[in-house]
Amino acid sequence: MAADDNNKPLRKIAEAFKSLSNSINKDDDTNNTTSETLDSCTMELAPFSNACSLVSPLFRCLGIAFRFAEMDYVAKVDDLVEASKSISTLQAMMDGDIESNCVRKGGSHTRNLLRVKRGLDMVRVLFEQIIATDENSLKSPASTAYAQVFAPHHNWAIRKAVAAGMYALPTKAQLLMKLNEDEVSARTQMQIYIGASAAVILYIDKLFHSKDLGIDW
Ligand code: 1PW
Repeated sequence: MAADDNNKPLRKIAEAFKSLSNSINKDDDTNNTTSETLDSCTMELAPFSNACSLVSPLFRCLGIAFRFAEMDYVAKVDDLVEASKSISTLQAMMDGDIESNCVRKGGSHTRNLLRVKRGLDMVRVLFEQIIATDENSLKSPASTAYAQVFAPHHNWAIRKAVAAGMYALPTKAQLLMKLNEDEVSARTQMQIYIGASAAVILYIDKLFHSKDLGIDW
């Protein structure tokens, strides 16, 4: 059935991140995520990695040019999903990597988490830009999102490849059709994701800082 939630990836993403962000603020009366409150506020890895996997279809909708971005994102999310079978929280996962001295090692859970977080952030900025413009082309929204989130961490070759991919993006109308949304419903769901993901991203950044890991690598 067309109205079935299974056909509405945007709705699933928005709901999953809304519930994740609600779980951050639970048990946190002051709403002030200092390192002290971070300790008392945990995020479970299973619902987090599951929410991240819901974003993958969105990358797929961005067309053939972003196949590599999609593959890279999916592989890293899969690693977190796999880790969630034996590790309960994001904190515990990072502590394990710190103990094994492999935080920055290629393929480490913590390193993958940082990359996945950037993927979430890029989608957040992309949605902000889509909402802010009347244009049907996604080139400018996607370029802005990439420039803001990923470009500072990518070498020249990757930046060039992504810039080339910007010419092969679907139009906004095509994207909405693939997502099975209209202009109005998409805007609502995007706004929910923008607010909820911002809270989740901020939480993860604070987690990295609280463990002195930095987020610029
Ligand atoms: C939504 C608008 C369209 C913009 C899409 C931008 C996609 C950006 C991701 C491209 C990633 C593909 C190239 C892979 C880069 C990896 O070297 C890098 N991964 C990321 C996500 O930056 C680092 O991965 P590593 O070394 O930790 O395995």
